Amino acid sequence: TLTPVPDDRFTFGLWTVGWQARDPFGDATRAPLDPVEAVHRLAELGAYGVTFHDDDLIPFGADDRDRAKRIAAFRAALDATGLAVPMATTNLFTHPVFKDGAFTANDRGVRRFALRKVMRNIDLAAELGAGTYVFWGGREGAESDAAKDGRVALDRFKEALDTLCEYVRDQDYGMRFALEPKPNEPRGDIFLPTIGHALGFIERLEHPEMVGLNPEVGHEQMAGLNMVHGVAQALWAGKLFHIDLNGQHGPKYDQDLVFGHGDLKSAFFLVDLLEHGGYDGPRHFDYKPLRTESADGVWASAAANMRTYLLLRERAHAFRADPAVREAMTAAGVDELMVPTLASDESYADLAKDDFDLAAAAERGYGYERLDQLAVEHILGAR
Ligand code: GLT
Ligand code: MN
Ligand code: MN
Repeated sequence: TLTPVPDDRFTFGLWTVGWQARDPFGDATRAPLDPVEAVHRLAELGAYGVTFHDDDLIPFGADDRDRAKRIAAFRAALDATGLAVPMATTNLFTHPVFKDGAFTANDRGVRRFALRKVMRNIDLAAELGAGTYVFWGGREGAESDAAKDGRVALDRFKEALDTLCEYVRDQDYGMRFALEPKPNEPRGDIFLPTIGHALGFIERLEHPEMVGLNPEVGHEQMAGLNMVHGVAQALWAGKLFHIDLNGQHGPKYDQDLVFGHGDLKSAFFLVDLLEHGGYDGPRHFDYKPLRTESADGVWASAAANMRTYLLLRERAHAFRADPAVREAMTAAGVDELMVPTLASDESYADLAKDDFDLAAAAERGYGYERLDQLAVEHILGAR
């Protein structure tokens, strides 16, 4: 069915539907959105949950009474609607104090302040039941390679995550961390720019089992990379803890379009992978409703993310079930790739026994054109 229900596990950041559309060239075009209203509207649309930065819920610098009041109102909205909070994160990028980064700021006082800010919000995230805590290091980076020794910056990044893992273990929160790569913007170049960089980094942490990824469609595409391949590698490594779905038109500024409104074909194969690849976490939309939209357009765009996902899910099932697709896949050897190159009782010595027809293998056509066209026809609803 194409009507979203909580079982579909669709979630939205408060900062997405709440984006006031301030950009580097222009002022806000929309009024602030009360988190309580966001919760109610998202629940009405069929979402499963909502996610937040500390500062989305509680303005930076709010006093304790104000903080408690806002948390209580948010909680009441969650209770009234049944919306879950599966993930939370920290704003370590808006305040000027973070202009040189948070965990990798040269100023040690800033690094210590950032850790306190994260720990405080981890407590709140745990209270609200979040199992995943995201780290998007938008300000962790540089414009000049004279500004930081990249190796030392990674030492500090590791130190921060190791310290926070220890905190979560000591509190018994059972929470996992998810790193969100991005190549650039707002920093000229950001540390841990891609899924691959982050995967390599995680293995050097003190608790690699606690740390995985939150890849975002547009961020990999900004780096000119194939999101589907990146997500496949994250799944293969057991590290797809969470995912940010949106749309992007190739390498340019971060567009944060509605899911499927960028590279539709890649979105189709991504949904196919998530649905058939064993990912059971939230389908989290991290997008920005276009600056041209009023409130109605915001809710239309929220609904569009979910409907596009459901349409693509339906299309992916139809693609997999189509006998012509099965036949084309068999002809192309898609299943043959599942057969290990050496049998379980073989070693490299057995390779010498092959009577391989080199000429035939060199001449063989794989039929990927036919298979790809079948995918396009399914995307277009022609089959
Ligand atoms: C920010 C960024 C997103 C991150 C969010 C988490 S905030 O909007 O552009 O990609 O996922 O901090
Ligand atoms: Mn983005
Ligand atoms: Mn994101």
